[in-house]
Amino acid sequence: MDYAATGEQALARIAAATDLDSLEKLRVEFLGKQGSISGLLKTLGAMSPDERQTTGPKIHALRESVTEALTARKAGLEQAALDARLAAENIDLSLPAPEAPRGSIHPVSQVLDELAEIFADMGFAVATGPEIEDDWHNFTALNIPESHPARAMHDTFYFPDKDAEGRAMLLRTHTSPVQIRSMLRDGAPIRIIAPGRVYRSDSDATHTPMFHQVEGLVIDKGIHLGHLKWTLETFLKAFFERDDIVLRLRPSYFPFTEPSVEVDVGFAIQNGKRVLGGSGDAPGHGWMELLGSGMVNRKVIAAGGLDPDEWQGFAFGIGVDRIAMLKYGMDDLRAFFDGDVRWLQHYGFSPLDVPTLSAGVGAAA
Ligand code: 2NM
Repeated sequence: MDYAATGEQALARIAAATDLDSLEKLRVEFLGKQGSISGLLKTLGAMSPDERQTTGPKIHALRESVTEALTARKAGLEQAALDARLAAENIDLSLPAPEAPRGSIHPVSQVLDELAEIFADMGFAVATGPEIEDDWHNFTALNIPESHPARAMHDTFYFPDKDAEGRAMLLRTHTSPVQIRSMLRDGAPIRIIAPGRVYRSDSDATHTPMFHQVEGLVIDKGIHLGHLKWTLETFLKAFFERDDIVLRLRPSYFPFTEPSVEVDVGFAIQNGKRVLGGSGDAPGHGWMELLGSGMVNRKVIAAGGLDPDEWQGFAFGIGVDRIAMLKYGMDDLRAFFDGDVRWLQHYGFSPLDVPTLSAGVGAAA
């Protein structure tokens, strides 16, 4: 047997392998369990000691050189594959930037960022919770009785099945369940806003079945309506970027607050448009209903696991889409959720235009 010739042949075939798959096939052919060189090693056992002494080193040298050649070729092929990938995946940093920004920030996202920024400055954290809720967190804990019209099928999207505890499941109709969960989880004191999507079975020019709400909750000792009014006034002045915002508090009713107040804001008519600011009682001025609020009902504080004799609080709720329209001058709510890029190009915000109190929360688009 000419071991040198066998070796040369094997090394030539290894050198000619052009990919890792065919190289692996050669390794199996030579060195696998049934491989040709493995077969040669097995012949040593049947040899006489003399023959083994001369032939053994030749077979071992053959195995050694084939193993080395396989390893070296494998490293070479892997490096070539990596080089090819790096060449194909390179980024041409000399390409020019796009002529115009390709995307924009939706006005709802922009306003949510503005709200978080303004309320953070007053010490409020942002709280979030599930959009799929049970009727205890969405209604019962908020003192909304079984017979309340808001529970009726036509306002609330219910799921067909109940949860493990037998509670009806629904799409939250307001973000208040987030506040209930905060009270139960974190206790008092609390200073949070809860922004997010809410759902009501309602659809026309001014109502979409999904819309955005931000609710606020403050729980502490000795909280009263004065704190509520100052907070809303400070927020609205910062949001609308006007110092002449004037509020009017009107008695109202919500099951979750007692007393409840509806908040109107004064406006003037300029060029046929309503512009917020100034007293609504002045000639040519008026009042616009903007948000609902009140002192949190004792029953709601108790449902949140807190002692209502020890802790008091105020809460408010406002439509995010609505205040976005007021601030940025859109007149059709439905366009918010059509996903029309022409509308977004007109009303969208630059991704770099991050609202900050120092630079202005409402820098123009
Ligand atoms: C409103 C009006 C008045 C409100 C109450 C609560 C809670 F969970 F703390 F009881 N959250 N939000 C509330 C109060 C919401 O929206 C018009």
